[in-house]
Amino acid sequence: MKICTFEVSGKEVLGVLDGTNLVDVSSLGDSFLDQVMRGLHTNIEEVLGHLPRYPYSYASLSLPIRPTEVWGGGVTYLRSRDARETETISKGLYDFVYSAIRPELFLKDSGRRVVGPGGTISVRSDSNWTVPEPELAVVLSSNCNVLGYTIANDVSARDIEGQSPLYLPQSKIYRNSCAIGPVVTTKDEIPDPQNLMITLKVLRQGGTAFQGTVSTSKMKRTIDELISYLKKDNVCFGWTILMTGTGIVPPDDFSLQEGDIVEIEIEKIGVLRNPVSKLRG
Ligand code: DO4
Ligand code: MG
Repeated sequence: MKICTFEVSGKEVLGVLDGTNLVDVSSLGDSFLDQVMRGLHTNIEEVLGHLPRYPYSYASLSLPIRPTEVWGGGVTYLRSRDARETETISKGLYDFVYSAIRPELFLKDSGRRVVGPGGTISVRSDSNWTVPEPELAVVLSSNCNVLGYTIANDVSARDIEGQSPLYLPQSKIYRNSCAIGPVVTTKDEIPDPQNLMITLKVLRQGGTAFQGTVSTSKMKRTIDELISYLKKDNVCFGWTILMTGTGIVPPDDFSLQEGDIVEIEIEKIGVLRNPVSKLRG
């Protein structure tokens, strides 16, 4: 099942994507989402049949769920390791983390800077080298159990992280530096999350400025491994999102620009599309 939030008559409602229709499930109350995500809801098809529905093209989608925290897994693909080893002045750190037993995990956001589908993502005013990071993201319960999967864009300033790894929070955390959506696909629909194709496209002035693909099968670590470190001695709040790292990094002469459109497609989830703007400080 694909869970989303969409706007109808000026109001945001919780929805389920049913074929090409969006079903407004807001009248079912808060427990509905919880039950569906845990696979506990029975006779769902019958229930959906009685609720208001709208053509997918009719309504605009927004952030599917409001995350309590967004965490990032880092250097989980060879491409990320190699690109970061090249850009950094601190040689060897990324090589180490790629092969170490302990993975890199960082806090990307407290859930309030995140935008949904169609929301504007940003390039910092003090960065001239910023890239999208298309990532499979896991939605977790308060026990750190997997509820479903979505798409994340971990927008990152390569020039700032490249100056020093200690600048990672500034390269990663700023206004509109993360996009999530368009839907959360429940885990029953994705039996093998480590075998999904990810496609990134950056559209510019009517053309494609960059395009790349990767399969999540190329991930060095398992999702379970990342989750086990996230929950170790930690508190996991319900609706935590864990991004699993990028396997696509554009060439070194590429940076996002004002007016670009970033599209990330992941099999069984959908397409997350966001326009880019340059911040002004
Ligand atoms: O090491 C810095 C961050 C890595 C990251 O965001 C990624 O590999 O996706
Ligand atoms: Mg990343």
